[in-house]
Amino acid sequence: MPGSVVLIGPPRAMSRFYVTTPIYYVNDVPHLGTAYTTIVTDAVRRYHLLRGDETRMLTGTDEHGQKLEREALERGVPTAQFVREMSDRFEATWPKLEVQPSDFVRTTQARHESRVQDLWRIIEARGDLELGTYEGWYCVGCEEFKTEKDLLPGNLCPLHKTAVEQQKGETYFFKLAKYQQPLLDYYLAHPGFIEPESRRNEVVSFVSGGLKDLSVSRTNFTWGIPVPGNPKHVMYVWFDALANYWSVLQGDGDLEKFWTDATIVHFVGKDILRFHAVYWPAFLMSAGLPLPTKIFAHGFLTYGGQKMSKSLRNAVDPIGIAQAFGRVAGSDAAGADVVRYQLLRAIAFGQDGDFDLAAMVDRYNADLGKNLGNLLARTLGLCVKMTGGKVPAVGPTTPLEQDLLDAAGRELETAMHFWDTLAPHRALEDTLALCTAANVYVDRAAPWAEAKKGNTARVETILGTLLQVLECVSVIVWPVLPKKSDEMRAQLGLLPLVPKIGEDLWPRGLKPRAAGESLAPGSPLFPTIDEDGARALLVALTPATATATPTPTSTSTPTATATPTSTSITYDQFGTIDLRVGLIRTCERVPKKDKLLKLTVDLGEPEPRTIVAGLALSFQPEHLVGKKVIVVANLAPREFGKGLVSHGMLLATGPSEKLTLATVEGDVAPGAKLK
Ligand code: ME8
Repeated sequence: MPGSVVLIGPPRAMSRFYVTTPIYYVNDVPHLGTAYTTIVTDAVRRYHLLRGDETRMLTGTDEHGQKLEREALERGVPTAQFVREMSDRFEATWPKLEVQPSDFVRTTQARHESRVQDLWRIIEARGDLELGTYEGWYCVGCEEFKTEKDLLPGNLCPLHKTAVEQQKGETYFFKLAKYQQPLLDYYLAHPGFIEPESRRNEVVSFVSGGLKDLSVSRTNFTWGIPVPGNPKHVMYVWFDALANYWSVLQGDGDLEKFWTDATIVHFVGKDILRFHAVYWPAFLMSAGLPLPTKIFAHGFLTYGGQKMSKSLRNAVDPIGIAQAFGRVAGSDAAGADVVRYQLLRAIAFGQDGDFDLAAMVDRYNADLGKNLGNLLARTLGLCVKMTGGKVPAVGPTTPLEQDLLDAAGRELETAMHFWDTLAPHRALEDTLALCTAANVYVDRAAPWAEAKKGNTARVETILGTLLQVLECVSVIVWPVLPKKSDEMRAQLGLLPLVPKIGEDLWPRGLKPRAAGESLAPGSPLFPTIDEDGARALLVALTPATATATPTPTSTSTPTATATPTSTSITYDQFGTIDLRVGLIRTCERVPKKDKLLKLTVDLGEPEPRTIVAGLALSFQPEHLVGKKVIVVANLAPREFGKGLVSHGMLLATGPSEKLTLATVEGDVAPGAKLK
């Protein structure tokens, strides 16, 4: 057909693609950070589905270890019940973000536990496990020993900002040191094993620096998988957790198909790269099992410059955002598409990216509303007016069409390349560039002017060409916008995409369509948000996050906490603030800072915390010692210069020269949580 180039790609040999997220700790609910990894994983998996690969996606929850045992105890819930309830929340969350994993693993499942014990036995039979004793600084949040040089002043974990604990006891050591050279050889022979390259270099330098044998069992708690033959020990939570990727492959031939004969990609955050790129391959080498193809460590989603995390309690609820955008875009599922797009487009995959709601609204309007959505709406609007709402015939083309065909071929090819090379942000850039090219084409081709001249054939060619571009776009947005792809296709008179193994649906150019097929224009795909709408959206979403943000004034200046708001917050949002009873042990003035006092406050932790507060105009330091105050315990540390760092905020009210501190009466232990 004139004006069209053939678009079906060359037949592609079917390949297998197995992609995983980390399995998340269930010490709290899913947040935008964990949603980020999960959405990227789902989108990349969907891309491979489109390409005709046989795919498998695994996510799940990590449910053992000291952190979870303690959390359950603190909440007064039996541990098994606690982890089940929390895991259910993860499992229920992902489909609401249009994530469709093939399997959801819980490390407390018998299917996992028995396979991990098998793995232990194999590694033991290789002579790689040896009984000994360990001693060191342990961060329960990371579930990892730290060396002193890793720690912040006050023996704080740099990631969790909580005090590490001295732990010691009998343990099985895995002979990690023995794998130093084999690992280095493997990294050298497989340059794509760890990505991005900068992270690979970090791992290589860490391993080159020497590996110590790794403690892989514990006797100081019981919430774990018993060590075969020595049930006094439970396995170290990371030994248990890493094995999940392999342990779940128990279906008919799954292990052969997806562990020995597949491309295996583990997506992880940079915080857990070492576990995946050093310990996991060493365990596999020891067990004589194949290694995954790639470990890709992406950056952190930050909020106000701080890593968004459950432990720091500055996490943003992805479902809340999806629902808010869903109210604009038509449904919760449409809102999920918007969140998916925002996360994948805004963050250069591999780097950190800051969560910024206002930028999200701007990007929604510019990319989805005014570019993609508008292209569909204006094309279909013109078809209703000029071709009776039917697909027109494409006749002879002009250089204008040729430009668009060239742009389409280029953008489709490069978008595919960027999906293949795990750069979804770049793939989306090209996707949107194709929409821009088509929008520019409508303006240049001006079908309305041709219609005025009575040039029907030309009008039909222009609109027919645009419909072909839109069909391509509906395919290539599917990994990220599955719901909107369906909606778009319905308006274009096309069936939803149903990828099939062995069938490559990725377009290489524009595809001709039979003239006369009916179009079905509907509501705008992404109605743009005006200024009032944007303000309402920001107000609706900001309290969820503002209360959870470390405020820039982490002293006890009353104004920092007293901003009135009429917007209510949810119980979950309130639960993100860690309020504790603190006993003031010491208090002194800060030289040359006439408003500040430096306090040490006992929160029931191994060491009292230093808190710097703007209390000096209201209190004599000696009058505060012995008082029980209320401390916001999960604020990010704040520097006051000359090595002075504050690790919390005291609550108070009143003007700064006449403050009243919020205090607690009675027999309450330091560290007690306020609820
Ligand atoms: O580490 N930005 O679980 P976890 C981006 N159970 N990604 C983030 C993020 C943020 N702010 N916060 C969390 C564990 N993530 C172990 C994993 S795997 C065998 C065991 C994502 O609940 C990111 O993928 O702490 C990070 O690596 C992971 O959640 C950590 O999840």
